[in-house]
Amino acid sequence: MKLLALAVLVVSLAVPALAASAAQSAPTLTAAVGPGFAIKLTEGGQKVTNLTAGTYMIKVSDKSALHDFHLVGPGVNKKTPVAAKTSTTWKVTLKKGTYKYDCDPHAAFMKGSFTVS
Ligand SMILES: [Cu+2]
Repeated sequence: MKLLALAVLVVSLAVPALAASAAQSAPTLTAAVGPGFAIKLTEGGQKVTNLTAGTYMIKVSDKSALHDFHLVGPGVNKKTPVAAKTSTTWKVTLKKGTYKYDCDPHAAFMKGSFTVS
């Protein structure tokens, strides 16, 4: 019986550890805006056009006090401040649909989008 109890204890300790490592291995996207009039979202250096639904880490580099990075789509509405340079990481759950990102003061031409399937 002691052995069984030990086995149960080991399993119950191992499950949260597995969940934690799954979160750490979420794909990482890179979002960048500025210092010029440029905005982009990439994964491994490639522009993001289509993603599989799931959890992602987005490393956001807002390199200008004139621009922001604003991501909007199903279940997500996140942005950096316009009047500050910011470096942050967002954890987001992307669902099936279309996501758009832009710089709000210059949304007419600083923008992009991608789909999630
Ligand atoms: Cu801008």
